[in-house]
Amino acid sequence: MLEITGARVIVTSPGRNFVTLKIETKDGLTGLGDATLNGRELAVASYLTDHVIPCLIGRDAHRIEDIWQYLYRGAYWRRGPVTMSAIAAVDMALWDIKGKAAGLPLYQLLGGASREGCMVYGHANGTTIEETIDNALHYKEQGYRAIRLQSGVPGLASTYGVSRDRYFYEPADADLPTETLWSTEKYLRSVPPLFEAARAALGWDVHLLHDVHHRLTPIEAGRLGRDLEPYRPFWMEDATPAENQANFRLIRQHTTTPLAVGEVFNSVWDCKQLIEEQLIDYIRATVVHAGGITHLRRIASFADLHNVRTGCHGATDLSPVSMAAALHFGLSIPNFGIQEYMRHTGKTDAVFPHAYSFADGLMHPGEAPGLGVELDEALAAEHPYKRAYLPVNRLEDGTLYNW
Ligand code: CS2
Ligand code: MG
Repeated sequence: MLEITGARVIVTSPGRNFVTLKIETKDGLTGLGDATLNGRELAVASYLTDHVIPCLIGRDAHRIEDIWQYLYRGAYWRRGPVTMSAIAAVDMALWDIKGKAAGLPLYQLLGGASREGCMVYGHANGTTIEETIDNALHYKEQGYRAIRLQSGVPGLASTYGVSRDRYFYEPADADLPTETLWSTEKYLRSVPPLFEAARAALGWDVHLLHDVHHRLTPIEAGRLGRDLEPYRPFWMEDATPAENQANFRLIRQHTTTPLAVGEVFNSVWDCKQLIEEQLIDYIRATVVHAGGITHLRRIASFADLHNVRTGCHGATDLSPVSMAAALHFGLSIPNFGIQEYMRHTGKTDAVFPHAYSFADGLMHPGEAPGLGVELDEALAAEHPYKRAYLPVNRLEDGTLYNW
């Protein structure tokens, strides 16, 4: 019995908001879990502090599955991003503790390494195609084997994925939601030339990815997928909103461009049809928003039955605790595909010292026991929470649209 004696939520904002759960045990072992939900951070902080933590005290930290079931079935109100991010934080922290108790890095408890490292992709962006390609060349020089391309759209003042700072992208940029304008027609005209220029400049030995970010209808996505086929994208991400999983049948009928979806999913039920009908090629659900290591392993195992690989979300609004957990997870599972890696700032890395590392286009979680991440609470306290929202998107006629 490894009794849980305490747990608390630490909210810090070293450049952007992070919510972290810290669980303490009688033996002095502690574990960390990421609970960050971009734009709704305090909802998860409260869910943990006011509703979950009282139920954890006195429980056996080793009983990870039982506690997961207790928090999932016991809440009655199942699923949703707030609930599943809270459960994820508890789950990550308990796996961290179990690794430390065993004196092993977490991936060793998950079956050991299935590969030398996790292939990651960087996030090249620019306001023009030339700027984006120039940024992509920089990533290639750094050794990235896979690069995501997001470029400005001629005629639009801004668009998803393009930031002032080439290397640290943070979309939650204001105390109230920034409003942006969108034109599908202008966007659809802009992507094929971007990929044509990218293949000409970068060649064929690097994977190229693109995030549509939920902004097309299925038939428009089919058209873009077909337009990009000559450039062999590694994937087209979030081609269309996925509440109606059957939407992807229409995209599949028109294009062989691989499809990735799932960063906004929070349980296997969000992707069951997508996976069993092989409507996608990569599932992007993450440890922090889809119930932690315990549930993400279930999703990955189910995906493995249907030729679907993982491509977990890894933006800067997932803390280094999530990045560490994702790398232990990705190193161990058989159907790993790729891991997103948007680098955190030095300020964030200082608050979350970690053992994971990047080399030659791959990342490794390191050999530290557990997750291999710590939280410098004194430094964290120097960065108070600052409300920040993700943008809201409208069509040029004012219709509220998908951001
Ligand atoms: C994006 C994210 O990383 C991605 O693929 O979709 O930048 C996403 O917009 C943010 O994580 C939202 O907080
Ligand atoms: Mg995305």
